[in-house]
Amino acid sequence: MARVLSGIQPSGNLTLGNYIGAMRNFVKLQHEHECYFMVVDLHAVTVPQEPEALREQSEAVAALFLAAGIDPLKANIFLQSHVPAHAELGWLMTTLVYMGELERMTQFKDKAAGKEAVGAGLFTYPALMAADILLYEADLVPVGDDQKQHLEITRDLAQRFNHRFGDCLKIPQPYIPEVGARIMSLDDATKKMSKSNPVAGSYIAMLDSPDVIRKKISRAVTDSGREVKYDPATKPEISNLIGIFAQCANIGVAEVEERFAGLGYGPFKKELAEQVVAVLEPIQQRYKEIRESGEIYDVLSKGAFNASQTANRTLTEVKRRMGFLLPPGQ
Ligand code: AQP
Repeated sequence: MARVLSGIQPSGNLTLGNYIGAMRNFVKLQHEHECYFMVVDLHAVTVPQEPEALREQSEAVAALFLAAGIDPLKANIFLQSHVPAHAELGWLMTTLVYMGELERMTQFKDKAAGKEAVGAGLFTYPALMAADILLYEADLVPVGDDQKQHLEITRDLAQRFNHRFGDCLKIPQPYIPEVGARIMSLDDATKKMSKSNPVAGSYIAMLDSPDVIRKKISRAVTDSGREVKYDPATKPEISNLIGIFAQCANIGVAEVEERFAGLGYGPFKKELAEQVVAVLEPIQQRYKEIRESGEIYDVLSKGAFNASQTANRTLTEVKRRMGFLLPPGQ
């Protein structure tokens, strides 16, 4: 059984991109592997967060894990900040990573662009992400393709550590789904759909009501012309919508093209909205029940307990190899 680890930041309302690119795969993976799924709140604070909003969103992400179909009896669901080993190994990884490596990270460049003050945590984010993964000796890390660069740095850091201090850390493999790897913004197909985008019309939130979903899709930018044709190079906007349709309806893009041949964008968008609603509405219903029941606290506490057992073992071994004087008994 391979060990799988992944996380989602509670940095806004989760989007359809988070669902298709991440959560939906988590649900599949839990049946075949030992899974650890985190709400990565320590990562979320690398950009400013309102304390109340952070608390609410952290609980919301955890509840969405359950609502989307992750079974706490099969997978460990926990908050990153409930397992202190993340912050500690994150620091140790910061001492191993090079400035030049961090400077090359496109996520940092994108998130720092145009900002006057950028926290150092945003720059060292990949070191903490490496710690997240390495603590659990994860074999597979399911992420969207936007996270590929961070995965590569994690592999480099593990290799660097092993080379310097002896074989100890497992080299993880990315697990990037071919289709649906990246869902783009509804208002600009050159940018990925992001929960922290201040323009609400750029994303579909997993908790958007059916009417809001219909409105957002009807206003989604489309390329000139009217043909429903998948061609990301010349028709990026409609190709993104076709990709979303294919993902929601569980069919190929060719079948979507065929279904709407000669019909134009209007009927396509109407049907697309219904497909998205059909995917999200049942999740929203379960989400409401989960939030009302309060069951999430118990799930998170069990998840953190199990995660800590594994994480602390790795952290102790890393510290031993690096030459830290360990407390008696460790
Ligand atoms: N648009 C997307 N398409 C496909 N996958 C996506 N993911 C995010 N956006 C898309 C995947 O969701 C997982 C969790 O992401 P995250 O919350 O840790 O951070 P992120 O990738 O930076 O996601 P956002 O929504 O863009 O958050 P903000 O706006 O806070 O930065 C990852 O596996 C990611 O690949």
